[in-house]
Amino acid sequence: MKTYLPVLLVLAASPVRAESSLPVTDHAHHQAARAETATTTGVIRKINTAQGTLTIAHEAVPALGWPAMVMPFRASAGQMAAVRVGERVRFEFTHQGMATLVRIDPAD
Ligand SMILES: [Cu+2]
Repeated sequence: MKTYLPVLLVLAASPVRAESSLPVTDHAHHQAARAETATTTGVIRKINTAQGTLTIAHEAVPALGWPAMVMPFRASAGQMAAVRVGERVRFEFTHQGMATLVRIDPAD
C-alpha cells in the first residue's frame, strides 16, 4: 500500500495542473477547439446565392436531438453551384450558431 500511494497522488494531481494552465478569463480555448459536426441527408428546397444559404428539407439528426425539418444552411458559392433544387444530398455541417455546411454530396 505504501508503494502505491505516491503514484496515486501524482495521478490525482495531474488533471488539476493541466486545468490550471488553461486561460480562464476568456473563451479563446473554446474557439480553438475543433468544431463539432453532424451528418444527415435531405432534399435541396432552395438555393439562395444572394444570402449564401441552401434551404434543405433534412431528415432527423438523432445525435443532436433534431427532428426532420426544413431549414437554411450557410453554404459556399462552390457548394451552392454543385447542387440542384430537388436533389437528394448527404451533408456534414457545424451547428454552433447558424448551421453551416462542411461538405455536401449527392445522396445516391
Ligand atoms: Cu434542422
